[in-house]
Amino acid sequence: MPKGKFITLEGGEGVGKTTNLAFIKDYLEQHKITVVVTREPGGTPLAEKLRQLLLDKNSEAISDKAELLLIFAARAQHIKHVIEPALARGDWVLCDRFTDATYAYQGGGRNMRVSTITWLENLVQGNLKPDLTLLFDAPVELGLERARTRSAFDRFESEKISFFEQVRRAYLLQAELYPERIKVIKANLPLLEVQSTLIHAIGTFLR
Ligand code: Z5A
Repeated sequence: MPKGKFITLEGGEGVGKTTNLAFIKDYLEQHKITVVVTREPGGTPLAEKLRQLLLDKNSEAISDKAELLLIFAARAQHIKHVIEPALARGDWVLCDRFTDATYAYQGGGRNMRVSTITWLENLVQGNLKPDLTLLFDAPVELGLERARTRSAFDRFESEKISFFEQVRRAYLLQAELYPERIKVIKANLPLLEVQSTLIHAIGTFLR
């Protein structure tokens, strides 16, 4: 049985997941919690190679099914070699994206069947689910604008606006389905306000 807690950060492009990861880590460490920070796709050498393939916009066209399977292949490695050992040690895992992203991007964005995603989720994860998910939500245009100032667009970021609108809707649907686990954080506010909401959400979880 896992002893640590599993927290995931989710949301569309440029909503501030990476920016707030370090803030959340510091906050947890102030509470004497040992934190392992990781990300998906990625987190192990093989999973990071799969990430490069997935994000490379100059690769051969990746079919939707291949994309879905590569994401779950990376996740299987990540769970076995990073997430489960950390939780078993009693560490907390703070992960930049996890399976809610698959429901949002491959389910919402690519229109893959939810039942197929759920089947793979059960196969790869068994009973493993995040204990808390912080879903950063902001209008698509704002997130893309922020992401644009940061770096060149990758294969996902080069999609059309309608794709990101579908991703956002699918994320919000996940939050409606799992309100106990998924806390929606308004990410279109100034950073200090976002972080005060985060402290509230994590503080409630810690209690
Ligand atoms: N993917 C998938 O399809 N299926 C899956 O199952 C999984 C992933 C797990 C890689 O993810 C891609 O993988 C992802 C979906 C796909 N698609 N894309 N693209 P990623 O997490 O590496 O990529 P990302 O979403 O593009 O991350 P990002 O652009 O780095 O976004 P972010 O981490 O949420 O934002 P940020 O880097 O923290 O912030 C962006 C900028 O905004 C930065 O300059 C900040 O200083 C600024 N910022 C942040 N917050 C604020 C506030 N509150 N005010 C003003 N400015 C702010």
